[in-house]
Amino acid sequence: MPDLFLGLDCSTQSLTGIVVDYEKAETILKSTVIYDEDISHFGTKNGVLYFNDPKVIHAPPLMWIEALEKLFGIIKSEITLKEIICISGSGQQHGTVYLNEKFSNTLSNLDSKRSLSSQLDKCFSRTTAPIWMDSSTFEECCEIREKLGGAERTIELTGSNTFERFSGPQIRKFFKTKPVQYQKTSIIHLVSSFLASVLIGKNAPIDHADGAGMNLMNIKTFKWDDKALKSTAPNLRKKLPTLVKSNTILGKISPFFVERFKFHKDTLINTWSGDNPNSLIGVGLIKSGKACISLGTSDTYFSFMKNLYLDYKGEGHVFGSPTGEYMSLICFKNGAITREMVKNRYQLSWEKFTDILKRTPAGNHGKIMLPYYLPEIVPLVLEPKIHKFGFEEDTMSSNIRGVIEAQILSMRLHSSWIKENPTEIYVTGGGSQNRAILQTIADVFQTPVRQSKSSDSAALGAAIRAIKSYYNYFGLDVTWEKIIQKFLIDDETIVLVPDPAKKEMYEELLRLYLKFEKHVLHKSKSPEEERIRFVKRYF
Ligand code: XUL
Repeated sequence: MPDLFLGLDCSTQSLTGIVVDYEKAETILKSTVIYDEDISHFGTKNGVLYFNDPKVIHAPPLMWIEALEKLFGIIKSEITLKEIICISGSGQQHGTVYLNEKFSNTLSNLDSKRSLSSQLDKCFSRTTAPIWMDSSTFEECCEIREKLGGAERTIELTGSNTFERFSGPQIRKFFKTKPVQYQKTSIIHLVSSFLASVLIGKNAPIDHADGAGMNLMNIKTFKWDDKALKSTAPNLRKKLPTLVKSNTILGKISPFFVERFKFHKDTLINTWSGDNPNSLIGVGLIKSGKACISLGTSDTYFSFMKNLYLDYKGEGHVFGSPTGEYMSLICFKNGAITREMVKNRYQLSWEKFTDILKRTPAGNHGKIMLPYYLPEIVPLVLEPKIHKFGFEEDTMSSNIRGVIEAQILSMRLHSSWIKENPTEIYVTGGGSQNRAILQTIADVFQTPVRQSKSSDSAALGAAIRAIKSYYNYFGLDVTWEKIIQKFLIDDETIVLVPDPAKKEMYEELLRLYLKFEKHVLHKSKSPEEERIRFVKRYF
C-alpha cells in the first residue's frame, strides 16, 4: 500500500485538498470546493458575508464543515481513502469560531448516518465567525494595546502590535457587544483548530504558528500570556484550547469519518496551522535568506527567521514557523484588487497589461504613485485615496508601471526590519504568472526571483507537514530538506535575475518613495524638488 498524505486548506474562498504519495514524490490528486459556487446556499460573496457596516466581515463556520464533507465525498470517488495515513491542514489565519457547551459532546457522539453540518449546527454560540478581512475592532485594538502598556510592549510580548483583524481584538469586541453570548461560549477556536477538532472528534489545540496571530500568545515562551488574556476578555484562558508545537500528532481520525467516508481507523491527524505558516513550508522556506511574496487578493511578504526580530514600527508580524523557529509576515491589503482596478480602467487583458509594463522604463520617468485604492494595513491608511506625483501626463503606461512599482517599493521598504536579508525571493499566487512583475521585483530588491511551481502552497505545505510529523512520530529521521527536495525541485522553476544597472536608480527611488509616503501620511515637507532632480538625473 502506498503512503498517502492529505493536506487540506480552508481558505477565504475555497477548501482545497491535495493528496501526495511520499515514495513516488507525486501529487496524485487535487480537489477544491468553492464556497460561492459549490455550496452557494450560504449566500457568501467570495467566501464571506457582508453586513451594513463595511468594516464587518464574517464567514459561516458551518459552511467550512459542509465544504469538508463535500470535499471528502469528491476525493472518495477518486481514490481509496483507506490509503491516507496522515492528514494535516491549513486555515485562514486570525478568524475566530465561538462554540457552546454542546460542541464537545456532539463531536464525541457523531452519528455517521447523518451529515456533520446537521449535527453541529446547534453547537455555535455565534453563528458567524469574524475573519481576517474584518476591520471593525479599532477601539478594541486601542484598549488592549493600552492595557498592555503601549505598542512597543505589545509587540515585544505578542510579536505584533494589536491589529484589527487579529483574534484577540475580535474576541474583545464579542465580549463587549454580546456579553451573554460570550458567557455562553465554552471554547473559542481558530479556523485551523476548529477543523482539526472536527477531524479528531474532540477539542484540538492551537499550534504556536497560528497562535501568534492572536495578540494573546507570548512570542518568546509560546504560552498564553496572562496579561494579554486579561486585557482582552474575562475568563478567557478557560475558553481557549491549549497551545502545542506544529508537529504534534493529535491522535486518530474520529470514527465518524471512518464509517461515513471509509478512512482507515488508524489515520493520524496532525495539528493544523495557519495558511501563512503552511505556505512557508509549501514553498520550501526552511532556512534564513529565503523570502516569499504572495500576490493574491491581498499581497503578503513573508520569510523564514532563524532568530526573533521584532518590528517596533508595528507594521510587520512575527509568527511561529512550523519548523519551531519564526517567520515574519507583512500583509498589504491593496494587492490584486488594486492592480485590477488599473487594468480595468483601460479595459486591458493581463497579456496587454504585462506587455505595456515591460515596455515602460524602470523608474517610470520619475512618476510616483501611492495607490491606496482600499484602506491599507501597511502603511496604515484609513482613508483610501490614490496619490500621484509627476503625472501631468496621465498616460496608461505610467499608471501601469506606477501601481506595480509602488507595490514593490512599499514591500521592500516595509520589510527592511527583517534583519535576515533575502538571497532569493519566491513568488506565488495569481500575480506570479506575470513575468514582468517578477522582473520588477528582482530589480527593486536586487535579488533573484523564483516563480514558485505550486499555486496551492498552503495545502501542499499541510501535506508536507503531515509527512514530517508522521514519520518523526514513528521515530524515523525524515528531515524537512528531504521532503522538500522530493516535492519542490527547484531546477525546473523559472529564475529571474536582477539587472545590476538598475540598482542605483531603485535605491534612489526607494528613498524618494519613502519621503512621499511620509509627506502623504504624516504631512511632512513635499519632496517634489528632489523628484525633479531624480527625473533629470535618470531620464
Ligand atoms: C495574515 C492575513 C492573511 C490571512 C488570510 O496575517 O491576515 O494572510 O491569513 O489568508
